[in-house]
This record gives sequence, C-alpha cells and structure tokens, in this order.
Amino acid sequence: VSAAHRAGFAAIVGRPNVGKSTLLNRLIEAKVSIVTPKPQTTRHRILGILTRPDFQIAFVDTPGLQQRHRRALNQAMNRTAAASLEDADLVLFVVEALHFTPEDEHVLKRVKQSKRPAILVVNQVDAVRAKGRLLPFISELSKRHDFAAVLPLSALKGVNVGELPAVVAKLLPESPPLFPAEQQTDRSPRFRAAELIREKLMLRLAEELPYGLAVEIERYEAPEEGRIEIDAVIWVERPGHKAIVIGKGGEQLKAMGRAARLALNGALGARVHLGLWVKVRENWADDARAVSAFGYRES
Ligand SMILES: Nc1nc2c(ncn2[C@@H]2O[C@H](COP(=O)(O)OP(=O)(O)OP(=O)(O)O)[C@@H](O)[C@H]2O)c(=O)[nH]1
Ligand SMILES: [Mg+2]
Repeated sequence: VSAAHRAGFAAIVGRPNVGKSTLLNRLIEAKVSIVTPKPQTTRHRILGILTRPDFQIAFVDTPGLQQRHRRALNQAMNRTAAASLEDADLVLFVVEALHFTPEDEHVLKRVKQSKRPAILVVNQVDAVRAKGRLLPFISELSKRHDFAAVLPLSALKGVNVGELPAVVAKLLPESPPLFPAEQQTDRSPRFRAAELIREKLMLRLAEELPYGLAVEIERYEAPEEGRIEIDAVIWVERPGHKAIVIGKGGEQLKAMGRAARLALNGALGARVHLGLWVKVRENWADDARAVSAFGYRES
C-alpha cells in the first residue's frame, strides 16, 4: 500500500540575510526569489512549489522579521512575514550557523507563538571554519524549542538541502496537490521582472539607497515570439538619489539596465528590451499609502 499523498505550506522565516531566499531557490531549483548580500532584500511573500509523486510542498519565502521597524515599508514587510507564518502548516526557522542574535531570538518567539511544527534549519555551514563549534551550537539551540527536526545545511552550496523536502513532507497534512504539477511559483513574469531589476539595482547601489527603491512595471508586452518589451520606473526617495542612480552621463543606470536585461533574458527566455526611468517620490517608504500602492501590503 502506498502512503497517502501530502501537501501544504511551509513558511521559511528568519531574521534578514540568513539565506531564506537562497534556500527557496535551491529547493525548487529555480530562481523565483531575488538574493543580495544586503539585509531586507525580500519584501513579499513568494511561493516556490515543489511537486513530487508523493507530496507537494509550497515553500513560502518571507521578508526577514525585524525587531525595529520604524518605516511604513518595514512594518508592511513584518506584517507579511508574520501573516505567512500564521497561515503556514509548518515553519522552517532559518538561522545562520554560529550566529544567533537577539533578532533570531525575536523570530523564535514568533515561531513559538504560531504553535506550528517547526524545523530548525542551520544554514551557511559551508562558512564555518571551526567545525567543532557547530555541534554545540546546534545542540544548544535544539534545547530552546521542541523542534520537529534539526537540519544543518548550506543553501548556497546545496549541501544537505536534498534531505529537507522529505522531512517537511512527513509533517504536512494528507491532501491532494494544491497546485498544478508544472507550476513553480505564484508570481507572474511581470512581478519577477520587477524583482530582478530591483536585485540588480540593490547589488550596485550603496548605503541607504537600496532600501528606498521600488520598481514599477509600466508596460510589459510580447509583440512577437521570443521578444518582450518592458518599461519600468525606478522610484527613489530623494532627488539626490535620482542623480546617483543615473550616474555621471547616465553610466550607472546604463550598467544596471544592462545587468537587468541579461538577467531578464535568461529568466523570461526571450530577448528583452528594457526601458528604465527614474522618478522621485519623497520618502515614500514612510508613507503607508505609497507602500501599499507599490504592492507592499499585508500577505
Ligand atoms: N556562505 C553562504 N552564504 C549564503 C548561504 N545562503 C545564503 N548565503 C548568502 O547570504 C546572503 C543573503 O542571502 P538571501 O538568500 O538573500 O538571504 P535572506 O534571508 O533571503 O535575506 P532577506 O530577504 O534580506 O531577509 C547572500 O549573499 C547569499 O549568497 C550559505 O549557505 N552559505
Ligand atoms: Mg530574502
């Protein structure tokens, strides 16, 4: 007799920058969530769907939960993460090996409050030089909560990630698949385009600029097979930021546009023509209405 089919939602939660999005992409072997070395990269709830004969897991990438969140944008991001946690069947609590901070503590509290089964994922084990410190770190953390499982892994290198789906599946309810087998994400190509553009901007811009960027797709058309035309507006918070994004003689914008176009060609499987415009909306990240208008709202 074969086991019952299982399906459900597994929320990937943790403080900013621990590698949640890297893990999601690795789990489903596709880039559905953007990744940068900077914290607060992910601003939305993003599904990555893994379909196997016996189970289907909808992994839910979430914004890093923050303790301090003065700005409207950060509040919306925190609400999105918290709502994803509450809505999930189980939680993957991701931490960075050997770096458990008060921010992690805060996330663990939320995980406990959710009353969901939780798997402790100790990521970035590839970066640990003193391997002898890993086991004590893991056993110390394991005492902090009744985790359903504990898994050290490297999302970046793909080490041990293959073990995770089966561990997750066992904890999911019996259910038929929730999505068509070929579906990888709940996000549209248009959304992914905006995100890839934001990723290339974040990678090249410094200081506070990455945190005050929003990308809005104004036009997305496929006039012929193999060709996509995209016009996007890059929103910044101050006139000074606009000047930096454009750069001397437009060089900075040109370089970022080139990087974005190459990424889009690959992601969308077409020749992409990309038009970028930079506009200012003063301190939009403090303005709940603007934050919502840019698509950053609860869940
Ligand atoms: N060495 C190493 N680096 C990793 C690993 N996983 C992720 N990273 C790096 O950590 C940085 C942050 O990765 P993200 O996946 O964007 O982290 P996140 O938790 O989604 O971050 P937010 O969306 O900002 O909350 C990137 O530079 C990744 O390449 C890992 O297993 N090992
Ligand atoms: Mg992320």
